[in-house]
Amino acid sequence: MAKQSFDRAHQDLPQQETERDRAIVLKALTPGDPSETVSNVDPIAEITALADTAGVDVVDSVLQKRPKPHTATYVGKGKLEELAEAAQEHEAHLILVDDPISPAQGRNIEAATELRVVDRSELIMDIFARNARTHQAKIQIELAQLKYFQSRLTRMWTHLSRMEGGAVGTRGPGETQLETDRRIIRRKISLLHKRLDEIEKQANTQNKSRAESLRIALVGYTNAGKSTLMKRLTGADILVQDRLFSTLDTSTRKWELDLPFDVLLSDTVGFIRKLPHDLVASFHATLMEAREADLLLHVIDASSLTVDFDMESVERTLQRISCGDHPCWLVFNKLDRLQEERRIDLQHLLAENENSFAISAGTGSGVDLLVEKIVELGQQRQESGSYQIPHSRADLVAKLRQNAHIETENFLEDGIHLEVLFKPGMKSRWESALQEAGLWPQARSESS
Ligand SMILES: Nc1nc2c(ncn2[C@@H]2O[C@H](COP(=O)(O)OP(=O)(O)OP(=O)(O)O)[C@@H](O)[C@H]2O)c(=O)[nH]1
Ligand SMILES: [Mg+2]
Repeated sequence: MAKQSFDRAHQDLPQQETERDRAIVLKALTPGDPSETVSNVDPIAEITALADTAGVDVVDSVLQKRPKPHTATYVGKGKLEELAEAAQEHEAHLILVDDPISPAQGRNIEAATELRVVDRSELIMDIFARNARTHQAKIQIELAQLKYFQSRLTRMWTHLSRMEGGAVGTRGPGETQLETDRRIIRRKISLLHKRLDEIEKQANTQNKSRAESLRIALVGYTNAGKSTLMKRLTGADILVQDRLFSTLDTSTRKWELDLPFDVLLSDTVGFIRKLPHDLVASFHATLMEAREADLLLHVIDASSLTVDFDMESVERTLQRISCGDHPCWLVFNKLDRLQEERRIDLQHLLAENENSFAISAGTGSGVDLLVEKIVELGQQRQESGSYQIPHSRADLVAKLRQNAHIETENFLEDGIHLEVLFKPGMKSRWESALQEAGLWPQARSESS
């Protein structure tokens, strides 16, 4: 499965739904797992949803409570035997491990079951490879997968060379193949990096023209309802699905609000617990919208049993992409799905967190208040100023009109008197322009 679509991504073949694989989930239940602290949480619900998105049916699961995964075999040896029996009984094709595992752990599980082993990182990357639509997303996922395989090849290689100790007769075709593979992968990685850099450069130019706007990005756990909210707020025609990782590309739309400058809203890729490191690194450019936003709206599925864990993992990922200190409002979504007792919990969360909202992006309830607060924020951000410009420099006023809203404009004997409301960040630029024109600080005026 994962291997097949990895190949597919490389060959750029059209994706087709083939026969679904049957998998057994293997999971070490460690104390940090949400199901260990929250009652009624099915410990395999998320990996099952991930598997489903990747076209895999989970037919059984083998779980073991442990303080931490076993370094060599992930779970105990006895559990591996149980796993092998379950796999045989259910005629499973593969083992899905709900954690990122080491190559050694993978090899040991593979040896015990004689089945292909796919870990959580590989599964997530597989879904990304299936869902990638744009050129940029396709390159990003290919890069992440190659880096993942490269790190495995290197580790396998270190392991082999240590075992064989460079003794006479050990330099066989295997080694040569490994070296060739490593060289090909390295070359491909640097090529993909170059292509991504080019795409990123183009995006940077586009971003410059967005500098004068108020920029807001929707972030959050996958399936929280970011795209649904984006659709409701801007009318954007974007994909909404009850699936994990439907959105892999940032899309930005103008949000028509009663403000004298543009407000741009971006929908971004969702996060999940244990998001693979290579994936976060590769999606650097896609996540730029979040990094450069003036405000993040963290969309949370309030009906999720693991809401605290989901929020925490999003916050941690935001830190990983250097957004930890961004202004961030909490938007608790799917209010319409909340049972009465959960509504009370939500009231607590709302009271604890300043700038938090309860909405239903689906039905639209609560959205008005969010919009109202955004407009208020926009108004607060608006900078104003009064100026007196000589008639001979009416050209400057014409330019100013592009980046500001001129509230009053009086043509008096001693010059043009202006009361101006600026788009975000434009006031300082305008005053520098006045300085360059030799009009500063004389052009400053207390009243018009
Ligand atoms: N009941 C209910 N369902 C909602 C609400 N908002 C979104 N959904 C549903 O939740 C599912 C996920 O919604 P999306 O908007 O695609 O979620 P997302 O956060 O963009 O997800 P990814 O792009 O996959 O990370 C869809 O089936 C939506 O119809 C809501 O307020 N109430
Ligand atoms: Mg989405």
